[in-house]
Amino acid sequence: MTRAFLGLGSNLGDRWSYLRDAVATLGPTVRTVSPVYETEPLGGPDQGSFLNVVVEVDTDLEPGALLGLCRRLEGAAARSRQERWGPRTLDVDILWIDGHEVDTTELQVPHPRMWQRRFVMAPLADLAPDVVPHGWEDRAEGRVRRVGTL
Ligand code: A4P
Ligand code: MG
Repeated sequence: MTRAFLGLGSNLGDRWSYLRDAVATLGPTVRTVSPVYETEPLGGPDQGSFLNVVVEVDTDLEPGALLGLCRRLEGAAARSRQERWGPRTLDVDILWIDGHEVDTTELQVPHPRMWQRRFVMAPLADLAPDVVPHGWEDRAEGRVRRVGTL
């Protein structure tokens, strides 16, 4: 079993339910879920604020199969892909997989943009201080605030 971290975000519809349903579907592979953060949208069009969480899972899936699982979770939330960085019911990104680096057109792990994003780094730092680099607070952008737990 390998430790991996998934980043979940929602800014359309019933955001709490989309996050809760995704975590429920991940089921017993889930080890921990971060607090829920309300976060300022970064990039893309003018859009509503996101709820973001990071989920720690124990997985026996290869990275490509884990990406397939992420896409199925998005599909279950009726996610439609229109505009890059646009509003979405559910986005599920692979942030980190212990011992794995992937750099293909389909998949990059660690997620290349996560280090600059407070909506990822704040919940990741809650769960895995060993993964986040020292001083990440100075490098990350975007306002975030804790609003509860799933
Ligand atoms: N892909 C490559 N690497 C990965 C990875 N590590 N995990 C590919 C997941 N997918 C990965 O993603 C496009 C393609 O990225 C996938 O088909 C996969 O093969 P997408 O989910 O279809 O599109 P996207 O999410 O709009 O694009 P992208 O580039 O993944 O966007 P980001 O970087 O994930 O940013 N602001 C706040 N506050 N909260 C957010 O959650 N999210 C985004 C999306 C922008 N701003 C945000 C938030
Ligand atoms: Mg994505």
